[in-house]
Formats: sequence, structure tokens, C-alpha cells
Amino acid sequence: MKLELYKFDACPYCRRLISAISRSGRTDVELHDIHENEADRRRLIAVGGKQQVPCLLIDGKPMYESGDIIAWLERNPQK
Ligand SMILES: N[C@@H](CCC(=O)N[C@@H](CS)C(=O)NCC(=O)O)C(=O)O
Repeated sequence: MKLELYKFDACPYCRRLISAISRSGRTDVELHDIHENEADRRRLIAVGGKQQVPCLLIDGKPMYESGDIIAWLERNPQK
């Protein structure tokens, strides 16, 4: 399963989420900073329909809302 997290550093929701990922020890979430990479910003809008972060692409399918993302990651631990 491919997991791609779209974020930017100043976003408090992103920071909370990335801390949770780090604490969990999982290493399967690829990070994409939309303030550092214009292609990533465009892809987020193209796939998700809006620029809001954090957004987790789960095999290319967007999930917004940090609380929902944290809950999904907890339900789907790294294999
Ligand atoms: N309820 C959302 C809030 C996310 C949010 O407000 N993200 C801000 C950045 S901190 C955002 O992407 N705003 C739109 C923008 O910057 O264009 C969550 O918990 O994920």
C-alpha cells in the first residue's frame, strides 16, 4: 500500500500528525511538502480537489482531516 502525506512545515495539524507517525515508529509514509515543491502542490490540488493539508493519499485516494488520518493509520499499522 502506498502512503503519501502532503503537508507543509508551518501547519500545526501536519506537525501533530507527523509527530504521531514518528512516535508510532512507522516508516512507510512518504512526505511531500507543498511549500517546497510546486509539482507536489499541483498534484495535491489535482487529486484532492483542494490545497488543504494534511492530506494522506492512500494508494492515490485522498483523505483529509488530521484526526481521520491518525485514526486510519492506527487502524492500519505498517506490515
Ligand atoms: N480540520 C483540518 C484543518 C486543516 C487546516 O486547516 N489546514 C490548513 C493549514 S494549517 C490549510 O491547509 N489551509 C488551506 C491553505 O493553506 O491553503 C485538519 O484537522 O486536518
